[in-house]
Amino acid sequence: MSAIDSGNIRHDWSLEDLRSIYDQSLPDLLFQAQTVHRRFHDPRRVQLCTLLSIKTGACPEDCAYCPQSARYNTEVERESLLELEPVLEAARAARSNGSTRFCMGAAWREIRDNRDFERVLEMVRGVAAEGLEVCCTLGMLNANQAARLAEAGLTAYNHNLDTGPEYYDQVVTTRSYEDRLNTLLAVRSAGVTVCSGGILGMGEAVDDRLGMLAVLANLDPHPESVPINALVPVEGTPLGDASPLDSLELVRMIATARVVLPKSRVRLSAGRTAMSDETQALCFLAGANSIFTGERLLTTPNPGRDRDHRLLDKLGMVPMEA
Ligand code: SAM
Ligand code: DTB
Ligand code: SF4
Repeated sequence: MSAIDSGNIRHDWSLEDLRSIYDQSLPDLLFQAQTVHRRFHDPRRVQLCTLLSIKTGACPEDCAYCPQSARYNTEVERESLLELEPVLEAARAARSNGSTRFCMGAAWREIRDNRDFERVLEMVRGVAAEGLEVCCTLGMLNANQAARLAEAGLTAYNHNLDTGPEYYDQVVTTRSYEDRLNTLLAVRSAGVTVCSGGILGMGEAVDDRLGMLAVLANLDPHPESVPINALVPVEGTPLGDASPLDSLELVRMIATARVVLPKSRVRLSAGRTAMSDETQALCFLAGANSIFTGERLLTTPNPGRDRDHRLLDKLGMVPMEA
C-alpha cells in the first residue's frame, strides 16, 4: 500500500484509483480505512444528528426515490412550512437527546425569495442560538441566498449528488447534475460548509457509486460532510420495489469514502431501520462517524433513540460532544 493512500488529501482521484481501493480484500480495505480514520477521528465517537421536515410533500421534482414528489401517489401527508416555535422546540428536544446537529429539510425544488425563506432564516438563527450546528436542505439556491443563510448562522447546507453522473438521468430528470454542482459552489462561496452524498440501492452499478465518490473527492476543498443513504423504498415511488442493498457493498462504499475523504464526516444516513446491529457496527469500523437519531428521518421511520443508545453501548462507543 503506498503512502498516498493512508490519508493524504488529494483531489485527483480517478475511477480506477477508487476501484482498486474498493476491490481489495475486506480485511485490507477495512485496515486501510481504519488507518485513515484513526489519523483524523476518534474511532469511538459518532455525531448524533436530528432531522426535521419543515415543509413536507407536494414537491414538483421527479426524484424517483422520493416519497415527497407530487408526481407519485404515496402516503406522505402534505404540510406547508412549519411555524418558528415548534421548530425551536424540536431543536431543544434534539439537543437534550444528545444531538449536536439539527437539520431542517424542505420539499422544495429551490429556495425562492419570499416570506417562507424569511421564516427559514429565523429558524436558522433560532437553532444556532440554541448552540446546535444548523444544517438546511432546501433544494437549489443561488449565491445571494447562500450568503443570507450564512449570515443567519447556518453551519452546513445539504445538497446530494445522489448517484454517479452517468446514472443520474435514470433517477432525476427535472434538474441536472450541473445544477447540483452549481448549488454546491454557491454554498461553498458563501462560506457555509458543504454536506453532499448520495443514495445506494437504486439499481446503479458499483462504478456509478464510485463515480459519485470521485466527483465528491475531487471537489476542493472536500465536502465536510458526506451522507451515505441506503435507499428506503417507499410504496408509490418508481423505486418502491427496488431490491435491498447488499450490506457488505455498503460497508465497502463507506470504507472507500473514508479513504478518499480523510477528514470528512461520513454519515450512515437513511436506511438503518433495515440494518442489523452487525452491519451498522461494520459501517462504524469502516469509518462512518455520524448517524441520524430519532424515530423519523424526514418522512420515513428511523431506529429510535433507545435502539441507538443500546447499539452504541454494546459497541463501547459514545456520542460526540458539542
Ligand atoms: N428537496 C431538497 C432536495 O432534494 O435537495 C431537500 C430534501 S431531499 C428529501 C434530501 C435528500 O434525501 C435527497 O437528495 C436524497 O438523497 C435523500 N432521500 C430522499 N428520499 C430518500 C429515500 N427514500 N431513501 C434514501 N434517501 C432519500
Ligand atoms: C441525506 O442525505 N439524508 C437525509 C438528509 N440528507 C436530509 C434525508 C433522508 C430522507 C429519507 C427519506 C425520508 O425520510 O423522507
Ligand atoms: Fe423534491 Fe427533494 Fe424529494 Fe426531489 S428529493 S422530490 S427535490 S423533496
